[in-house]
Amino acid sequence: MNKVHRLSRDGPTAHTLHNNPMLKHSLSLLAALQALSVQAQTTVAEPWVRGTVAQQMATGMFARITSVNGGKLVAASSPVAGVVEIHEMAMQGSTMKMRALPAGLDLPAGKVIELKPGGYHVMLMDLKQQLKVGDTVPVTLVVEGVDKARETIEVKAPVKALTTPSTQHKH
Ligand SMILES: [Cu+2]
Repeated sequence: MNKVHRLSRDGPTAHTLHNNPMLKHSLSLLAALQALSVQAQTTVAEPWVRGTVAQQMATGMFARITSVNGGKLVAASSPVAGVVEIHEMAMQGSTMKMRALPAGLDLPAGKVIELKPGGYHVMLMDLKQQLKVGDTVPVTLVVEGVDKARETIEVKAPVKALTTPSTQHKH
């Protein structure tokens, strides 16, 4: 009741809301349900992007991804990169090479899939700017569920230093 009382003193716009408490309530409930349905399927934890030096054209985005019902990470995009691909690192003979996963990255149901330096990563290429520590990079991930339904996840990945956190924490 406190909230309604405060709104009613705020002027004509607030007064209109005050007159339609049911409408306001159902709209916010709808928004909450929509947010819930987007979050429920796939979660992206601790996203980060490796910082770049001037003129560097590519870097990686890393995170821990969990799909509740299983699916595939099939696409990604970012305003800071002209091209974004899903890559893996793999030994090819005696050298570590990375390659694109054109069919996407499998996300088995309930399993945490870790994207990390030296492993799976979202490759940001054709960079439009230098990515400095403290910047935040928006990345959109597209996950296709086992039912073929596509889910879009908006990630805000902080830029971290060139060295990885796991390396930094070693003594
Ligand atoms: Cu790569």
